[in-house]
Amino acid sequence: MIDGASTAEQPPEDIAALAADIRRWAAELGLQALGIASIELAPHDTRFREWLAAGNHGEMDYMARHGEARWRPDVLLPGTVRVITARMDYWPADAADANTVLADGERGYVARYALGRDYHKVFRNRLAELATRIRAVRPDAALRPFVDSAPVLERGLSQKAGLGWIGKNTLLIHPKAGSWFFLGEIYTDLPLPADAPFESTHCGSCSACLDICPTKAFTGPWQLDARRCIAYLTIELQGSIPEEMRPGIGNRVFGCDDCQLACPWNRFAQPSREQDFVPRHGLDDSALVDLFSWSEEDFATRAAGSPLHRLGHSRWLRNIAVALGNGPATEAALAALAARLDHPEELVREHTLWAWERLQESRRKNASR
Ligand code: B12
Ligand code: SF4
Ligand code: SF4
Repeated sequence: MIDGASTAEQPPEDIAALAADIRRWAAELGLQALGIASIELAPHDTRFREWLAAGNHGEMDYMARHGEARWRPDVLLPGTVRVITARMDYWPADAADANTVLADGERGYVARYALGRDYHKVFRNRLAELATRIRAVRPDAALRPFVDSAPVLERGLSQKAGLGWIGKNTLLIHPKAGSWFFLGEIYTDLPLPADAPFESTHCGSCSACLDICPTKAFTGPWQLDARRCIAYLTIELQGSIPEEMRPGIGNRVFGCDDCQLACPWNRFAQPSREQDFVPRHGLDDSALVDLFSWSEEDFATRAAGSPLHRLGHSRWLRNIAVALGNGPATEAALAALAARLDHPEELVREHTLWAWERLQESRRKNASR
């Protein structure tokens, strides 16, 4: 809990100088942007409640659990008066071309944010280091870093702090940096000068993201039904992927980037130089049959410290089975699936059988032509 309002009586010039120092330290720590938001979040609070009331969160019960703490920083951490929000870019400089991998039904596409180390840890450590530097000059300050680790309305806060606008694809976008970045924040009782919100939106009449979504997850601009989003289906959903959603998933085995790849503002994104986000284990460009052959031990070793880790081996196989079922009916794909038809877990067996039958069917059709 943030306690103590010790810093409230700072002379204004001191607190403005501290804000400037914080921006400089953030840059030194490899963060690409930093803004300061007041804790008044309207209209994001209302929009969030509407999204929830429509059931758009599906099985993500944690989205509904914390009530107003999500849109009221001072309820989550009493004493909070400002939220320092930061941006960390992740587009990996030397990864295989995303569109080329997506176009190849024999390869598996992993969302670009998940190719390297888990950002939660990497980014949170930077924010913790930033908090340490602030504490060195303000020992009484309350400072609590979060990276998607608490009920926080990260995009709303970042828009308020001037880091960008919320695009029709619901991502936070900056005109000079696109949207390939993570967001993180530090809740504080320091009365830092708040930045101006990013008021303009630069989507205009564009609808590229809405049109390209492979599973038609947008019910309108700024309206995402998570239950239809491939990121939800391949990462959040615990059980069976609804059959009607499987064909649209294509070869995406973990997350989806289509609504960002289509966004013209991402032409301005800068590749990340962060070593931690360099692709590991060839995840940027692997054959589906190779990924499907990972044993439980292989998965444990290769997914350790990566965002894939929380998926677990069974859901990894579930996702790859769907992608194989959406790909070409090669001998290698059929053999890989056949080898998993008697997998001990029903979740894996069911998706494998679905894929195997699909490929057999496509073979029959091709033979009778
Ligand atoms: C739940 C969640 C998901 C869900 C739901 C996504 C969603 N759009 O709501 C699923 C699993 C589908 C998902 C997918 C992805 N996610 Co996610 N996700 C979250 C999480 C945990 C909460 C988001 C949330 O509150 N959603 C509820 C909706 C209502 O809130 P919102 O997204 O902020 O939406 C705002 C706008 O829609 C806006 N709005 C509504 N109507 C209108 C109308 C107008 C005119 C305007 C201007 C705005 C507007 O108001 C809302 C409230 O501010 C955040 C982390 C966090 N704690 O905030 C990460 C986060 C949003 N995800 C992130 C990422 C990277 C992704 C993926 C790209 C991952 C991937 N490659 O697979 C995809 C992108 C899909 C997409 N188009 O959003 C990043 C986004 C960074 C950025 N640049 O914006 C975040 C911030 C995590 C992080 N710390 O970096 N995610
Ligand atoms: S991440 Fe993919 S599935 Fe989800 S909304 Fe964007 S394009 Fe659609
Ligand atoms: S693709 Fe077009 S409509 Fe979608 S977020 Fe980008 S600019 Fe906005």
